[in-house]
Amino acid sequence: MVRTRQWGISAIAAAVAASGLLGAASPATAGTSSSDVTASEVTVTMQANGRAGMGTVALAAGELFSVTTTGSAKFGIGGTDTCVGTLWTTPDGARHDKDGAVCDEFHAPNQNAVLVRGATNGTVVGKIGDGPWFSIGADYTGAAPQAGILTLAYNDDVHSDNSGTYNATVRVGARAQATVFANFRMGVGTVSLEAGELFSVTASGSAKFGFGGTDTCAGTPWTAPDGSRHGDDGTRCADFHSPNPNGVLVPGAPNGTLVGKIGDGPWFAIGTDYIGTAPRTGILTLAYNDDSHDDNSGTYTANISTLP
Ligand SMILES: [Ca+2]
Ligand SMILES: [Ca+2]
Repeated sequence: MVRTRQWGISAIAAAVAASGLLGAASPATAGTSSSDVTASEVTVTMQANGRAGMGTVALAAGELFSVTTTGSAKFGIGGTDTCVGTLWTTPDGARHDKDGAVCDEFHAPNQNAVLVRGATNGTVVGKIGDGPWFSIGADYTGAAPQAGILTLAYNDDVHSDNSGTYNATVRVGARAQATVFANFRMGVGTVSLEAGELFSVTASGSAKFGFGGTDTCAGTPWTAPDGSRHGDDGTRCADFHSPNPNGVLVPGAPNGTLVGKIGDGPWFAIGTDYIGTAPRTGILTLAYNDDSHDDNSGTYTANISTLP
């Protein structure tokens, strides 16, 4: 499984990004193997006086992204206290005087009106979709807690008296979707990871592990990717561990947990939401945790995101 990486710096206006051109890459198609979506990179210019912020890229829930920001800007009233001359801020929220020396951090007196309370004025902040604003700073890497457009803004309470701009480069990794069959012990190969590469997996779906599955659970129970077991009526039952732990892919994890391995490395628990760094280079393989797979049924859907 070869993933193409076509990094291209493009100064695409926010309007273009917000229109969904970048987001049009999602979602990848489901299948027994993965379908990759090329990584992307976009650079936008943020105006410090725009409280609504600047839309950048569309992110899927759990998708990895990074933001690096440069530039200088000013936040108007309050900016000159204890700082010489016409001060300016950098994206990490540091304040500098006219000679470039770092001044004390500045927090707007009206914290109820700043976008992110506790973050200094001038810090780059972001939000995803209609989610809450959070601190980004000069260099940020994380997984999107929900789907939506990543919007970036200048942290302040009153934006109308601000000036200057920051340039933000947003990188979104490649992504893929895979279907994990509960009855396939070998698992399904997904994306190729390099040692040290950051990746995330979000999973959904329901499956059954056959023999032993009905123990202390009503009807024909099913499992979720986090290994939780549920009765026919949806009631959660106790986790189930196969009596033969030696045959289980990850002995410490309940039956039904989504598990993975990289290359010929050991199996490890993935669950519903996972983010980690590849300890070695190789294909990320995903499977259903059990000892005997032949009597299983159902599938999980896994969305994988990587950020080289
Ligand atoms: Ca201001
Ligand atoms: Ca089984």
